Formats: sequence, structure tokens, C-alpha cells
Amino acid sequence: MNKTVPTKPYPDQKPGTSGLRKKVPVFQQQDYAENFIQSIFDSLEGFAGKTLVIGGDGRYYNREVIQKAIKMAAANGFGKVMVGKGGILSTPAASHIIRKYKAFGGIILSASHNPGGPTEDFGIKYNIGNGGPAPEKITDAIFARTKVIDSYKIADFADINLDVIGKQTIAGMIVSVIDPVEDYAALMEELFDFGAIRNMISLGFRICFDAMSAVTGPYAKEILEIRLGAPNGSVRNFMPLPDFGGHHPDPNLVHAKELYDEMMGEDAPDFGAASDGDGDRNLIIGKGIFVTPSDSLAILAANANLAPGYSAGIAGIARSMPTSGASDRVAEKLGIGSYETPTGWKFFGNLLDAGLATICGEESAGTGSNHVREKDGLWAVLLWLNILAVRGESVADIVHQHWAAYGRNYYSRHDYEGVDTDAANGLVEALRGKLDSLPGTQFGNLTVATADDFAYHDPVDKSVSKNQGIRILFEGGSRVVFRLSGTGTSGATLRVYIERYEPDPNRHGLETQEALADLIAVAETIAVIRSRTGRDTPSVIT
Ligand code: G16
Repeated sequence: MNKTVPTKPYPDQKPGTSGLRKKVPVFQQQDYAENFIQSIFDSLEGFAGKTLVIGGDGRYYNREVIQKAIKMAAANGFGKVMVGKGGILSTPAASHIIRKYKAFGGIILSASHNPGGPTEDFGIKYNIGNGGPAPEKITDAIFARTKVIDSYKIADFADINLDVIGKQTIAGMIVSVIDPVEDYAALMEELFDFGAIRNMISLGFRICFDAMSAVTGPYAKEILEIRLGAPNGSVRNFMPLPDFGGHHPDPNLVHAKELYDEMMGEDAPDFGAASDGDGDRNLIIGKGIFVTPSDSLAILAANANLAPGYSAGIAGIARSMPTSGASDRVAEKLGIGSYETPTGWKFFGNLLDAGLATICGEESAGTGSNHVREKDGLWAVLLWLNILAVRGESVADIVHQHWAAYGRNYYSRHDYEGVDTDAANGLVEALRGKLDSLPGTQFGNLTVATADDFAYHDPVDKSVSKNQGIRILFEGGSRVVFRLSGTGTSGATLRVYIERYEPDPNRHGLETQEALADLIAVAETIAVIRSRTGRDTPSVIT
């Protein structure tokens, strides 16, 4: 039986960079999740009788919201729901399942790399039929709807047993509980030369993959250990836990420090990697060398043709604006298109659908291709392994050769987390006010060439997205970018992105922060970060 339940709007359901993210107690307020899910459905047309994919990263409150979403999908007229066993679906696997089974769309429950638990973060995002995050047109409509919603529809049936694979019809809708790993693993086997990777591993190549007690555990176990033969224990922290074992499932040098330390140690494995809460981010570390996400994007794109799935070459490379320009040089050499988009995977969707870009990436540890419409952590790991197996060289050798051929983009991001929102907005406003006067200004050896607030003109649907980050570009190609994160859940996070291009191979051996010291100082001079935020140092440096 379907019920229509009266409700009152919440004013704070604006989707951010990647869906709605809030603390669990916020989501636990009466009808909070229901309002958002109904607002998603109310913003869509033509889904009657169609399929909806539902899954999440297993974090605290995942199962409860999945039950609500299934019952609401039934009451709203979907014909079928496909849900991952245990409520589990990594973000890239969900994207693949939406595409493979031609679903109408999908609801993914995740707050990505943010911590989980009763007082930590939760999130809901909607992906469209191409498997990618809903574009701004839809997220804007969802937000508008949340502000006026007065009722939601929900079917009245007992909770679905999510732990048994199988199909049942309930309230006129098919509910299919599926293996979350199988389809995804099969796709990876199509794209990569599993034989070559298996052979490399059998000859003693050692892998260490940290699943960070998050969703990629079951995927990595199946693919790396079972299908590729890496010894038991190569995948660690592989059980998805509702609180990620109390850690941030964020694969960066701060939260994956143990892995980093091991990879810098004496008897380090050949290849270290980690993924985040929902499996779309990646961290790549070779023996003795961390590969920045921006470099990883460039190197993967330059060598993608070594993997069977990309042997015909790639059509173009897209990167988010704050990501370093390293991949632009690869695109130039390959004679293919390069695209600069705002932060947020949703902006790559049109370029991938139109066949303009094949490989996309972001400085925030995301890389992916046209195989799905999300970034994909394990995909990046497997493409690296495929390249290593074919080239027979170490990660460090491959990186150094890449720099020698293309030049090195020294790159770092400084995050100031949990800053007072007004102070952060004030800082950005003040920067905007300075943009016109900055060009030509000299700071030590650095002269500002241009300064602007990045606006993106989508070449496919011609939409324009403004205010996507303050860029200060210096003569010679260095730059500093300032923007506020769209994924935080408390206060504001100021991100400062710092980049310097160094063509001379004799100067490729500097320590990153040292190489960027003058730019870091100029960022402080221009934005007055310390006094505006009250912080002496960044909370995280990546
Ligand atoms: C999300 C988006 C990414 C974005 C990242 C950081 O990643 O999908 O496109 O780069 O957030 O965004 P921000 O700088 O606004 O915090 P994820 O892995 O959190 O879904």
C-alpha cells in the first residue's frame, strides 16, 4: 500500500560538488532523507516502470536510507530497483551498472572520503542514465523542490533482506539484490591485460592496496588477489566498516600515512595504492615515490595505449581547472583535445558522452575514463599495473622519464579546514575585488600575467558555470588558485592550489614545498590567509 506523507521543507538541502552531504544526525531528522529523495524524483520525468540502481559505500546509516529509497521508488512508480548486496555499491560500480542495464538513474549513498559513524558524515547523490552525476540543471531543480516540498510517497512493506542475492516483486516493483562486484570486475577484465599483470605478479612484483575499511575492499580482494593472483594480504583493511575503523577514508598522504611510510621504507613493495570511502578516488605510490594525482593523470593518459581498452588511442584529455597543466602537455604531444572544467566530475559527463574526452582527472585524487561516468579508483590502479607490466620499469623510472620528456609541474594543495564560513567568504570576496588590479603586479621574481574568476563554457550543451575559483597566473606558467570546497560538512574549507612548471630536468629533484616556497608566500601576501582565517598553517597539505 502506498502512503502520501505530509512533510515540511528543510532550507539546507543544497547539493554541493557531489550531492547532498551532511552529518548523520542532520539526515536523521524527521523526513530529512525522505524529503531529499522525493525532491529528486519530483525533478525527474519519465521514469514510470523504469529501473533505479541503489547502493552506497556501507557507511553508518546506509542500510536505513536504502530501505527508505526502495520503498519510495516503489510508491513513485519505478518498475525495478537494483540494489547491491549488503547495500554495497562503489560509486564507479554503480555508474557501470546504471549504464550496463540501461537504468533510468541511480541513487548513491556516500559522503565519499569524509569520515563515517553516528556523528560523522552521510550523503545522497543522484546519477543520471549515462551513469554520471546529475548535471547542475538537475541539482538546481532538486534544491528548488526541497524548498517547497509538502509531501512524499512511500510504500508500506517490510524491509528488504539486503544480504541475499535474488529477485522478488513487491508492491508491483521488482527488487533485485545483485552481486556488487561481478559486473565491475568483468568490465576491468575487458579493459586491461590481466594476463600480463598476473604474469608480473607471479614473477614477484609486490602490491600493497589499502582499502581503508571502505567500499573497495571486496572489489580489490576479488580483482587483485583472486583474479590477478596477488598474495593474500596484498589488500588490507578490506572489510567495509560503518565507521571506516574510525579513520578518514581519504587516500592522501595524511590519512594513508601508514601506507606512505611503508612505501618509503627499506623493503617497500613495488606498488602501493589506496582508495576512498566510495571507491572513486585513488592514491598511487611507487617504491620511494609518491605520484601526484595531476602527474598520475598525465602519465596514465600518455601510456593508456598500452592497455587493450585504449589501444586505439584516446580522443582527448579533460582536467578540472585546479589540476596541474601536466596533462595538457600530453594532449598537445598526442595532438588531441584538452579541456579545462570546473571542479566536480559532473562537468566531464558531456565531454565523455560527446566523445571529445576519453580520460579525465582531478587533483583531488580522481582519474577515470569513458568506461563509466565517474572517477574510478581501482581503474587507475589497474591501468598503472597494466603500464608497469608492459614497460617492465619501476614507478619511479616511469615518472622521471615522464618529467624529462614533458617537464615537471611542481604541485601542492593547501587546505584550511573548518574555517568560519563568513571569514572564508570574505577572503574570496576580497580576492575578487583585487582581480582587475593584479595583472602586471610584481612579487619578488613573480609577475602576475592574468587574474580571473574561472568560468566554464561547456562546449557541448553551451551552459555557463561561473565563479568556479580565483586563478592568479604568473608569467612563465606558475599559478595560484583559491576556491572554497563544495564537499565539506562543517564550516568552510579553503583550498589553495599552487603550481610551478619546471622544464629543466636538472631542477626536477627539489622537494615540492621548497620548490613552491615563493608562490606560497605570494598566496599569503595576496589573500592574507593567516589573518582572515586565524590559521597559521594549513590543516592538510597534499
Ligand atoms: C568530489 C567531486 C570531485 C571533486 C572533489 C573535491 O569528489 O566528485 O569532482 O574534485 O569532490 O571537491 P571540493 O574541492 O569541492 O571539496 P568525491 O570523491 O568527494 O565525490
